[in-house]
Amino acid sequence: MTTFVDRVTLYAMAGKGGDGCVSVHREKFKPLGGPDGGNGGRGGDIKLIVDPNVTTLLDYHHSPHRKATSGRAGYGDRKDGPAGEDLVLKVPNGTVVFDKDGNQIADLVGNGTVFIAAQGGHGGLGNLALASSKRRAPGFALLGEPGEERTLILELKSVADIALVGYPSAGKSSLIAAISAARPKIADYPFTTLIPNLGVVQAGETRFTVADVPGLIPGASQGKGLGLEFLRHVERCVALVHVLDCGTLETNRNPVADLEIIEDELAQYGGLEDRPRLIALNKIDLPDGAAMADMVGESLRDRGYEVYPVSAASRAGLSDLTYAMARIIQKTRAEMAVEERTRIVLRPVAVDDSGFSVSANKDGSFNISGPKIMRWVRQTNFKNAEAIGYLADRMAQLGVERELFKKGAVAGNEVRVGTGDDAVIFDWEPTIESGAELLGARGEDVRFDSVWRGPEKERDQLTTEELARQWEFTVIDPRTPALVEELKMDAEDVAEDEAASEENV
Ligand SMILES: Nc1nc2c(ncn2[C@@H]2O[C@H](COP(=O)(O)OP(=O)(O)OP(=O)(O)O)[C@@H](O)[C@H]2O)c(=O)[nH]1
Ligand SMILES: [Mg+2]
Repeated sequence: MTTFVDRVTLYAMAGKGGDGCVSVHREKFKPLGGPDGGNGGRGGDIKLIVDPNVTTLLDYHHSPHRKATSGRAGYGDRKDGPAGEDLVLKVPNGTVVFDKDGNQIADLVGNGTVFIAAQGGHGGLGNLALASSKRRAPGFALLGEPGEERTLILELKSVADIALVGYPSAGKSSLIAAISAARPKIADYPFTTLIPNLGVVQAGETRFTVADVPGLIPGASQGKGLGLEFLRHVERCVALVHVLDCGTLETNRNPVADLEIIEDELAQYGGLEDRPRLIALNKIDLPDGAAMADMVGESLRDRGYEVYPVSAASRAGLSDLTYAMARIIQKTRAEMAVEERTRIVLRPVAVDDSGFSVSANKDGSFNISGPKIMRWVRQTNFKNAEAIGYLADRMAQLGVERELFKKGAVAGNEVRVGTGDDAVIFDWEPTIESGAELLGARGEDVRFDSVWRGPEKERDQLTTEELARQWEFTVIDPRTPALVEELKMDAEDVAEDEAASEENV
């Protein structure tokens, strides 16, 4: 039996960025020729792409964990590490993407539509890129950023213009087979159709798609039969066609009663009220069927429905029905005018990461939070004092120190960056002692502004350009900092060289 999977959870883990490299250029007679460590490569993204040859989400049901490759660390001699490879996952047309809280974040319609499910981490800057007029020979590099990790729910909502709804065995699949090239399974037992079938119909100039959905029965909204689960495939349809069985032998059923029950269930599902409806009275090739269609046709028309007596078996009335479908489609297409649906590249919503906040805790400690600062922390190799100094500079430049003073922090206070397990804890050492002394423990000193503007200007500040460059790149887990093997060797070699040259003197 084929399994149809139309809802899966995908655990997407983008590649980690490679670490920046610390390296010193060496030449004969010129052992310390300046920093030449390259940047780490970017981690690979995970992308979803709509592919016409994919019809189910089954693959992700079987292997929901997907990982893109990581970027490599930078090398010495100004060489950047290679970027990780993107992982491109094919999904069916009509895949809707939700985050783990159930918020819809993308609706992938149109072949070739791409969605970046998880973004690869930036590579860390090497010491070459970190060098500036103020910091000529950085002895540190930034760590690569971890790749984005996201739990996404993928749901397939078929993209069809018209949906056929009705009781099991009303002849929905037979109708699709009769009006299109689709060859769904047809049988005289209920719930033959377990997955929606799609067919392409041509009526005159108009081409459109028709889908049938598994049969509905009374109580479907309470989960009877196959339930209302499959109605999500109807949601995108422009119009509904009720397929009513005029040949049923069940005594408690007739087309009018069936219609009312199905409408009840649709109302329970909700959101389909505005779709125009047509009625197909099926099986008029049967003598009883034709009589039944005659009997109920009028009263259904009186209720305002367009009614088409048809037979999927003898093909009677089918062209009238398909032309009626085409008219509705044409009308809505004209109303929707030009609809640009294909090849939209969707990215995760950009978040404003420029802000940060400082809050004072009751125990005298302080918390700093903000996405940009968290990134900087992840980029920092905490085994390297220079790297830590660089982090402190960056934070000061953003105004974190000033904010800490405002909130009443004094030297030695515990400052936490981030929350939970990822938090990094510092004992705060203000770089501007005079400010702390002047301000005392807390409060808004009238001299506040003048005090603060003065010293900060003279500090070792990066130029805007340098700063922008550094924000571009970004890291690793601060608890597992990694210095590239090659680099450690470099550092040792340099020391040896130095020792050797001293001996020679
Ligand atoms: N005589 C006659 N039989 C029909 C006609 N249309 C469908 N049938 C028969 O009705 C039975 C059910 O048809 P299907 O097309 O499988 O019905 P369905 O609505 O798709 O049913 P489910 O998939 O179970 O919901 C089959 O035995 C068909 O041969 C028709 O126009 N005339
Ligand atoms: Mg069927």
